[in-house]
Amino acid sequence: MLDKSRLLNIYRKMLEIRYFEEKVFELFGRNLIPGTIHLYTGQEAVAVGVCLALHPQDYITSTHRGHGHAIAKGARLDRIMAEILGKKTGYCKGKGGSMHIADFDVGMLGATAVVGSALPIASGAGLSIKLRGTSQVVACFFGDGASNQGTFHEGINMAAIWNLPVLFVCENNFYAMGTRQSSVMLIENIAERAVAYGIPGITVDGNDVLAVYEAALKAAKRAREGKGPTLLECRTYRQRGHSRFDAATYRPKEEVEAWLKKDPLKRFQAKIIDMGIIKMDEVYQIEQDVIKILEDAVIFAMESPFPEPAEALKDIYA
Ligand SMILES: Cc1ncc(C[n+]2csc(CCOP(=O)(O)OP(=O)(O)O)c2C)c(N)n1
Ligand SMILES: [Mg+2]
Repeated sequence: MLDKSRLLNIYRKMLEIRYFEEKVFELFGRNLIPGTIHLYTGQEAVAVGVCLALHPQDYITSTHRGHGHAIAKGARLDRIMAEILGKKTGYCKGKGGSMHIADFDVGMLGATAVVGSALPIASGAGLSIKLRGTSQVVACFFGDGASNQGTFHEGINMAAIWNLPVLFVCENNFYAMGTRQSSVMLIENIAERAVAYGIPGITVDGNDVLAVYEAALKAAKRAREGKGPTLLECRTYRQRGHSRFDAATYRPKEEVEAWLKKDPLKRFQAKIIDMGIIKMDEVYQIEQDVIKILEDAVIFAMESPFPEPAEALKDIYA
């Protein structure tokens, strides 16, 4: 069992992601964010549970829905916020935006908006670990939609045949934009696809942060022992539309309500209160701390300058 400080840290991280996303939603509504945004609200237990099983030197790869992944791996809220607002102090000097947060210092190799493109990248990072002979692992986050891309097959198969230390974490939120999983695949559990690659496939309740943690820990241990990759499917739900422009009217009201009842944050809060780990006044204190850190992050981002036009072609690979 995890000790009190780690349990409280899980709660704090999930809350940081939840409040961060709510703030991004608000700032977007005020026209302060260019492009669009894809919020992680409702999926917090996946990123936090997986990253808890990782070491600081381990890597992650991310998606278009990546703010939560970056926060869970330890990236700074102020620099993520600055990047989303297109500011010079952001992780990519304001030139990447919401879908391109990267922080090599904490092992966050980057987000990419090309659906499914991170799987071969994660296998490449796994190969680099193998060649360097370290005990690191890579966790590769991707969605149910990405699991229908050719890169899913290519990336996982290569990691499997070369025994690479990769955790392929499929966040099955049952929709790829407006397309329901059941309309594009006949299997219910995406983890079943692991059989095709001769690797373990595990399906967990992705709204139960401790279940995700335990499964990820097992997969990471296996990877560190040189036994190769695991496909870990975390069943979860995005509480908002696909992007800020999507009202998600294609989802039945009852389905949304049923998932809201399984909110990962509320469930974990109830659990640690029931276990006697935390009292309501401590919950309140953590909330206040997170609100303060977030306020500072927003001030930092708002007060930062935009990049100079002359910097537009710097840091470009061509
Ligand atoms: C290669 C590619 N095809 C299509 C798109 C447009 N697109 C952006 S997100 C998305 C859905 C992704 O669904 P999923 O992998 O389940 O992730 P989720 O949005 O549910 O987190 C699509 C089709 C894209 N970005 N890249
Ligand atoms: Mg999806």
